[in-house]
Amino acid sequence: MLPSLCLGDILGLLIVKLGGSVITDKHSPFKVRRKVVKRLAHELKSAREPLILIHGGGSFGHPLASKYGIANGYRSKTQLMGLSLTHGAMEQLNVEVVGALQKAGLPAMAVQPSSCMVVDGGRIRHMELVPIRKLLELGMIPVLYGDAVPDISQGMSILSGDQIASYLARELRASRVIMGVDVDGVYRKGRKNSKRVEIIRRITPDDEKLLSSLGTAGKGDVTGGMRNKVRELLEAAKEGIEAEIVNASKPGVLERAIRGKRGLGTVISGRR
Ligand code: IP8
Repeated sequence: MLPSLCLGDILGLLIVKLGGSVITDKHSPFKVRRKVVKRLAHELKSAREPLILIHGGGSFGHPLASKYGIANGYRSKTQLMGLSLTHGAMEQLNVEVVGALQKAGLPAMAVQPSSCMVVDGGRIRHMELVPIRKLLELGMIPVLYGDAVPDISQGMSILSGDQIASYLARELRASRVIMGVDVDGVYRKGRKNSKRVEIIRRITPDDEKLLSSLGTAGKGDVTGGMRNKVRELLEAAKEGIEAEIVNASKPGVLERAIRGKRGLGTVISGRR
């Protein structure tokens, strides 16, 4: 008889995504913010529930993905080296993150998105979830990341950590998603640098129109910035999964969010 395939819900599952702009120095290629990663690893220790961690690409993944045009699909042979290098850079960053969690005493384990997900036109069509479920059941922390992946229709593409977070939240019926970024939440259009910044406190599927007013990718970011995060999280919100975008660059904010505090940034939820 086959052992259990662990197909039940994972009670209280928390998904945390750490933005690449928090854990790397976006202005210096391949520079990890080691002190920040160490601090965040300690903040993650406050999680009492099953936890999946996902991280973004920052100055590891985005410049290479952009240089080789990976997100637009396969067009020339030179992109093969680009796919290899972009994925390799993300693996390097992942080693840093997993290592920091281990040093903080957390049983983290890397899960490589490019080898367990079927991606079609830049969207996840299928993922083999049994190993992740088993890791969670054991009390491990799977650590995934935005990745450069084979794509069944366009040859290759870039999968954002945001899409992975939303997909896993829906498939595994997470209780909550927390996205740690380097700003205080989602800003109203054009206000980010003005003196009176205004943060949108809650976004629901009724506010979908608002998406077009949100910032897309900054320079060198290939996956769509804040607009993409909100779009992905709204998909989860429509299925009743609440998320919050908080400032993980500020010490203690992620920890408070993990401990259950709401309203620290922008909540994305199914209803008001
Ligand atoms: O920073 C993108 O992931 P993200 C990863 O979560 C790559 O959008 C390889 C650019």
